[in-house]
Amino acid sequence: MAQILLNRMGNDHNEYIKPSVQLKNPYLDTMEEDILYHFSLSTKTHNLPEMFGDIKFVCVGGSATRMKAFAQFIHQELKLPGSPEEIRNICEGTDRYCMYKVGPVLSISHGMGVPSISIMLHELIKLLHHAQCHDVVLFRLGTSGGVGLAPGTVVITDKAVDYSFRPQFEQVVLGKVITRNTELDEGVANELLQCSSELQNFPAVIGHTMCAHDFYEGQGRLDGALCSFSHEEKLEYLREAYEAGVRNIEMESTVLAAMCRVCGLKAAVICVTLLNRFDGDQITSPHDVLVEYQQRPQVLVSHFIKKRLGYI
Ligand code: R2B
Ligand code: URA
Repeated sequence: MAQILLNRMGNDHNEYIKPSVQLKNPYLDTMEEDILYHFSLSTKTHNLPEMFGDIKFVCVGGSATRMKAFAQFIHQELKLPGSPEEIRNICEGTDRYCMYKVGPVLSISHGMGVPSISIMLHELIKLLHHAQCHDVVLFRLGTSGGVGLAPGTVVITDKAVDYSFRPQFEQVVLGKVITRNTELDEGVANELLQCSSELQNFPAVIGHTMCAHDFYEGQGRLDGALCSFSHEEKLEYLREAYEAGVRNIEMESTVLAAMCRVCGLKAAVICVTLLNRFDGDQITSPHDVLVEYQQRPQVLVSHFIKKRLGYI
């Protein structure tokens, strides 16, 4: 509970206290307005509690198209009124990120890599705080390269690790390195694994996820424009990763885990593997196979949400 702000829920109900999102910045309290620039939203121009106060599940993923498709999918799954085709992009004032709200679910794109997702997460965490949201779970629904797993396996991350397989995220602040812990919520990960066992033909494992700062050399690929190592060195690194418990490689998990943990936001990372990196580097599966793989994290999280909401 140390990282959770116990928030009073209004004057008439101040005996009820619920875990809410905690900001770790004293300067925010002194600001008259907070402009969430990359969302094209602000505390002055938008009523954030009214717009977002009922959010319970935030789902983020790299691609704008995929996150729109997820919003439409969850709309159908929750059998909400209205047409899924009419779901509006809340961030239409900017093309940096897209955002869709479907009942208690928020679906947002974050682009590729740590810098892109970290900007989005700063503004998302402030948004959830300004909107007085509580009991929120955040999920990253992504793709990844598998380490010793059959393509199509879904990896539920227990720890996001760096290039040396350490569960930490390094941020340079004022020229100095700050290190933050990257362990994810164990209860949510186990609940997701349980959900996977309730679905038909749904290969899923819990494991460590390595977060790289590049898709090519940074992930030990031999097929980039540059390559400074041998095939044997690549395999040796992947073997070391596997021995350390790494089951997949992607590009956003460490910063997501670190920021959510500090701010008391429960988070999970669910990525499907598109290939087994011991077998190659290029993604060669046919388009329709890749489309089906990418739906797997969505199907799993939808099942989790429906269970939590009492649909199942
Ligand atoms: C997975 O896929 C993207 C690279 O293709 C990157 O955003 C990631 O983490
Ligand atoms: N995304 C990654 O970051 N790596 C892969 O190998 C596949 C998807």
